[in-house]
Amino acid sequence: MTQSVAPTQAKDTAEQLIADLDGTDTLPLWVQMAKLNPPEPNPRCIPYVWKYDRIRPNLIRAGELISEKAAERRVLMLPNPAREAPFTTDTIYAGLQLVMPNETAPAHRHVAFAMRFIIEGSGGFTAVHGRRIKMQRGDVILTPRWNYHDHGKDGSGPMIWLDGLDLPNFRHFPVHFLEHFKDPRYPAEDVDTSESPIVFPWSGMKAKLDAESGSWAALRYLKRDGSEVSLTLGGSAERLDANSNSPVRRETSSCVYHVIEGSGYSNVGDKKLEWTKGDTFCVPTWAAYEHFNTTDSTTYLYRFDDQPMIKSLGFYRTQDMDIEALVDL
Ligand code: 1HN
Repeated sequence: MTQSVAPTQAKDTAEQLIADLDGTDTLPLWVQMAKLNPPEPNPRCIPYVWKYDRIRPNLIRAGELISEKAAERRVLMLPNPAREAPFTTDTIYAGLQLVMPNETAPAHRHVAFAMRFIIEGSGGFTAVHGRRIKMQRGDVILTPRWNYHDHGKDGSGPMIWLDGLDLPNFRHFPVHFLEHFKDPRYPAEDVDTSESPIVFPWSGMKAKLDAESGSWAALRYLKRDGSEVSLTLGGSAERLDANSNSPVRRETSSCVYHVIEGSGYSNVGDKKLEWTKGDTFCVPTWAAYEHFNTTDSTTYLYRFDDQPMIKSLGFYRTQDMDIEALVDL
């Protein structure tokens, strides 16, 4: 009996397998394992501060050169220098918006959630689902999803505020869309801000912060039932007494801070961000951060963050968390 002899074959190799996978619509995980599973959270955005005195003149110029009607929203976005818009952090969009007297930012509604911090001006208003609310410096005003909203302004001078939206989400979830109302303004009646569930007046928040003990205090903006202002974004305000500092925090949420009053600096990751009233700065996920008030008066900071989203998804971790205790059954 003749036995067939197998032809001598070159030994198969991992390299050959990878080459042969080309065109098979599959990819080996093992090549990307480390990239998909980094040893630490790996934000693409960097710590950064946007100085109000550099932005404001161009925003005012936009007020002269771009009509509100054409702009729909007259905004200078705050894209992170390491990424393109709408990324201020990897999960949060921020922009500075201007409305001039007798203008209307036309009524529309969209899936995105917005929360706004009023920086300067008087006579401004936002109408949300038929309720017209006065904008007053320091107030935080919510625009819940899919509510028609328009902004306007009486009196003289500009009205400027900081918008925070959850827009980066829609790079992953292609579910965002916007509808215009048939008229520039949605029919609205004036409401008392103290009665409105979507306004957090600064006077009330400041009084609560001042009543807290310690040289640093932070309080979240919460709805009347104690829940966060949205499922994605939430916010808080912080008081930092003269010549004092905040605790160091490091967490998987990211945030955008705005300086309500005072000046100082923050160490964020390996960056020192110097800030003063009106400035806005960002803290990427997992960057250790600590604020310093270097003056003899009290500093107040506003911030909005992605904590509601990160927490509800189960992604929230801080540097102090005992990983063993996190086993989720
Ligand atoms: C928006 O509706 C506003 O209503 C501001 O003021 C910024 C950015 C992207 C999409 C919608 C506003 C926005 C926005």
